[in-house]
Amino acid sequence: MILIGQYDSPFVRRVGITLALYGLAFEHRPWSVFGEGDRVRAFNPLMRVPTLALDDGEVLFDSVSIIDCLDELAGEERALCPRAGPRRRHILGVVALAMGAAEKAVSLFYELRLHEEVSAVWADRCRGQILSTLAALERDRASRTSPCWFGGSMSHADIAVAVSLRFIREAHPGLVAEEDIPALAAHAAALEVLPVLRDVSQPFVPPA
Ligand SMILES: N[C@@H](CCC(=O)N[C@@H](CS)C(=O)NCC(=O)O)C(=O)O
Repeated sequence: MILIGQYDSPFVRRVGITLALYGLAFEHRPWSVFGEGDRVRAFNPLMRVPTLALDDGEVLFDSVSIIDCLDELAGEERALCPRAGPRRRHILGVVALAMGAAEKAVSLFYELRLHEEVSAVWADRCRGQILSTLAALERDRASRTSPCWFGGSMSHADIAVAVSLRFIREAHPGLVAEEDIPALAAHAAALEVLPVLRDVSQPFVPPA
């Protein structure tokens, strides 16, 4: 398998961490969607990452479809989310919030960086969406005492929260007041020291 994209993208990083946790062999091509857009486009007409080329040549894009495929490859026993049932719904709910906040953070970054005239309405909307989503996640995490978000074993929820929070902090320094998210910060800190999260990481590099 070939994973295209840099680990400063929370979406690429989530896929890279999942591949590593499942012990699936892959080649990493850390191409920039801006600087090396043509290379990305040769695999994905959307010119977006993560893009995953399977060994048989099939190409998957969008992290949700990619993770779905990886769960299948890992098998029911090892997958970080069950195929059905309430635990699956709860995990996917947290993933949707965390990765949704990351999407808004990417959108906000592009607005601030790529538009000559920034839309204050859009930028404020993105900031508000990120902050209200993190507040909802904070309330949820603060209400739990388990080491992982859902009990004692890691799920996609844990990884999604860690990668999203790191991206938001690095792409928008000062946006989130650390004192407002103590439970989330502690959760992410406990994950970021794991070897797999340390290995599959890259400081945020703004597009040139
Ligand atoms: N919904 C997508 C979001 C992926 C995404 O936003 N990727 C960014 C990099 S962080 C990208 O490819 N940006 C270039 C573009 O959208 O043109 C997913 O889950 O994979």
